[in-house]
Amino acid sequence: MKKRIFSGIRPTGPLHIGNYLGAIKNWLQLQNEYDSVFCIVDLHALTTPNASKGLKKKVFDLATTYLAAGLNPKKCILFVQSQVPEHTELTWLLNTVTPIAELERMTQFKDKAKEHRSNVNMGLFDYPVLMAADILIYQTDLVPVGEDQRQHVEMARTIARKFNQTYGATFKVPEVLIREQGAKILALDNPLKKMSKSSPNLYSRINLTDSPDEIQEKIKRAITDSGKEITYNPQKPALANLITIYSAFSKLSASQIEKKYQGKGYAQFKTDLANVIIKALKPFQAKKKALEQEPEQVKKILEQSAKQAQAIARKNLKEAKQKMGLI
Ligand code: AQP
Repeated sequence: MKKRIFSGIRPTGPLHIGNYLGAIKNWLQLQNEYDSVFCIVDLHALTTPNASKGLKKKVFDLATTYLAAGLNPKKCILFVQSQVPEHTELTWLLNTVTPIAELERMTQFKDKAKEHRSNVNMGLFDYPVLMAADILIYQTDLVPVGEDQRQHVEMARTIARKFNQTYGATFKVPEVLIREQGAKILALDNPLKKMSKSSPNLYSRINLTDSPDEIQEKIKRAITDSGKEITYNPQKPALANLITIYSAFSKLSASQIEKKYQGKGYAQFKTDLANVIIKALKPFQAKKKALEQEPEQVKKILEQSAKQAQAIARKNLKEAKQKMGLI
């Protein structure tokens, strides 16, 4: 039996290269080796203010992004979270074994609560429990994510253990899978923050659908550190971030990039970096455009996948309910 992986992305706007390098790029390899379940987590999106505006379009956009990037519905299950309501039912059951004190420690909750002071909703607080349900309901072995999601996967592990201790062995305790390269792509305008879909500054991120001109302009404006040398140094996080992006989109290692730009300045490096990104994104962009002309085909893939996902989810939910003494 193959091991199973589960991961998802929120349909909260166009994906950026951080989402790609931290998540999707890894999924492309993993779908060949693992029993893979990939989700468009629309219920998680609802915890963000105004997320329901244009949500259907954003879900479709994310589905075409997954497919254009190379997720293959013949190799993986690729579905929309709200089409498998077993996730929300399990969330309630898991809520009853989740310590509030643990949820209060979640960094994402604290950060997002600060960002949207007037809308600190229960969904935002309960986000990690829904995420635990997403993962546990498929008896997942591994959860491939970016560094920012490590704490939430830890939480899913805690909840699985708590449930198993209380009601007997039911859920697999999943492991987090974080690849070193691309695990945390930083914002182009602030290397102290991760690149994020929700940042109000468009120049903080490169979207996968950005035009060549936009990419050139964004890289040109990306902040850099003091000094002229193109060298990878974690003490210079802005430049280190650009070198990481360069390396992830080309076949060059950081030290090969350093060599290539010895004695050359930022201007040459940035022009080339933009070109590397433009070239890497070109096939994806063409495929996405083509898929956008085939909404019925995309819908069919999502529906078929939801059925496959539901069959697994229903069975595992039933077992959990039985263990809890429900009829
Ligand atoms: N900057 C990043 N570097 C590497 N990986 C990243 N991920 C997100 N940002 C980076 C990974 O992308 C996956 C999907 O994330 P998500 O959209 O579900 O939620 P998020 O982590 O909150 O992503 P954003 O882009 O920051 O969205 P907003 O601004 O809407 O909150 C996850 O695997 C994540 O690790």
